[in-house]
Amino acid sequence: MRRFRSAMTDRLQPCDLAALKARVIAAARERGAADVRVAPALPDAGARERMRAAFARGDFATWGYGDAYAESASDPRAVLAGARTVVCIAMPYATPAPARRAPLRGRASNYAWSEDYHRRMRALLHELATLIDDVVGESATAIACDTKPIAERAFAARAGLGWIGKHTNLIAPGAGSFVFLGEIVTVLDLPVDAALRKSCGTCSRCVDACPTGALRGDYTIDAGRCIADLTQRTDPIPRELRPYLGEWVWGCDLCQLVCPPTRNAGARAQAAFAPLDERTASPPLTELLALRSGEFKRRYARTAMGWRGAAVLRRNAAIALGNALDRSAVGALARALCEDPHAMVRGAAAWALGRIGSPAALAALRARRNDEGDASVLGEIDAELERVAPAPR
Ligand code: B12
Ligand code: SF4
Ligand code: SF4
Repeated sequence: MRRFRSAMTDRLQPCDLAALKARVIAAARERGAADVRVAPALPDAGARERMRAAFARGDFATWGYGDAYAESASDPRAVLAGARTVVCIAMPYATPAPARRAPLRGRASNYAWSEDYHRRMRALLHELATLIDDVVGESATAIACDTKPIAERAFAARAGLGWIGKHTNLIAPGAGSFVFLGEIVTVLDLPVDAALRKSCGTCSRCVDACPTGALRGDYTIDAGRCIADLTQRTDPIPRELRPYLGEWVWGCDLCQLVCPPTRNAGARAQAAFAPLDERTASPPLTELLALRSGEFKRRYARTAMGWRGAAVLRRNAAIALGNALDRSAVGALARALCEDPHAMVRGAAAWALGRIGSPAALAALRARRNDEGDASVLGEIDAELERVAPAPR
């Protein structure tokens, strides 16, 4: 928290504020934003109660959110003291998926296959905030994108930037849900916009498309079942959920790919959100399984899938290989089972070998059983051997 109103901010007349808002909108649009709208910075009791209910149900158990987070995320004054309005920006990021030519390729989500969007969004927000501060003659803003405690979707919906769909993402009319959100919280009384009167109606395609049953259909999500959450966990992914990950190695787009307003909007984002290259968007799985720090830094550290480190990506590659059920991956998985320095990756490799279940895969599991020193990996090996070839009783 760092700002409050002053004589400088109070001297601005309504016409100055309307002109300033128009300049911000024009500048954001020039830089690729789909839309910019303004919400009052009043605490949002509805969002606070929805969040409280979600946390009490345990929907965000992996995030450690609680009442204190619900309180601050629903009140923009937690980001900027004396906040009066929130400028909400939607930046489209859908770009065409590269053709996947080879077998045994994984799949990364559209939001993560380019240079990290946080950098680009923050640069834009910073530029727009500076424009505002320069007109005011002093600091009158704070920016947020993803990491600050602010319920970005709730304020974007309140500003009329779009509506929150049953997949729980904000859908911007004309741009769909493949939009990043960013905010400039200000102490200025910029003219505010009205919320839209829109909802999903009877559509429930996203709910039907979700492989894990994370979406309930009542505009809530059990985040712990969402593949986007599972692929960024730094502890082992629950065994019963692993088959649902399919070929995803980072994030998941299934609920949005079937969403009619998102489909109709198409892929029209700036080139900055295009895949770094085909291998980043669709990583060869055996290569990803062997990923070490040099290649990780070169390819993934600058994307939004880099923040959890290389071992998480190797773990995800092992699970995707287990789901591919392709015997040609047994050699690579057996190597990972013996040589990977992380127990979590070795455990996932054991699971994948058990899924493939070929004689060579089972032989690799039995051989490693004698040398493995980590109890969690031994547990994975035993669970697979027991499942695929139960010991006679
Ligand atoms: C934690 C988090 C996650 C978690 C949980 C997601 C979730 N649905 O809450 C996980 C890891 C699963 C995740 C996944 C993704 N995320 Co995320 N995530 C966040 C983060 C950091 C916090 C969200 C949070 O606090 N959730 C707690 C819930 C209870 O609160 P909430 O999201 O604010 O939304 C509720 C309220 O707004 C309330 N509400 C308020 N008013 C109203 C009014 C009505 C009528 C209704 C129905 C509801 C409602 O209902 C909402 C849903 O419960 C935000 C950034 C931020 N600070 O907001 C990004 C953010 C939500 N994520 C984003 C993205 C891009 C994704 C993914 C698409 C990435 C991917 N492809 O893998 C997926 C989408 C999965 C999905 N179906 O939601 C974008 C969403 C953009 C958009 N168009 O909405 C955000 C805003 C980041 C950004 N700055 O762009 N994410
Ligand atoms: S991102 Fe995937 S797993 Fe998560 S809710 Fe959407 S379809 Fe389900
Ligand atoms: S798929 Fe249908 S129900 Fe789901 S968010 Fe899109 S419009 Fe709403």
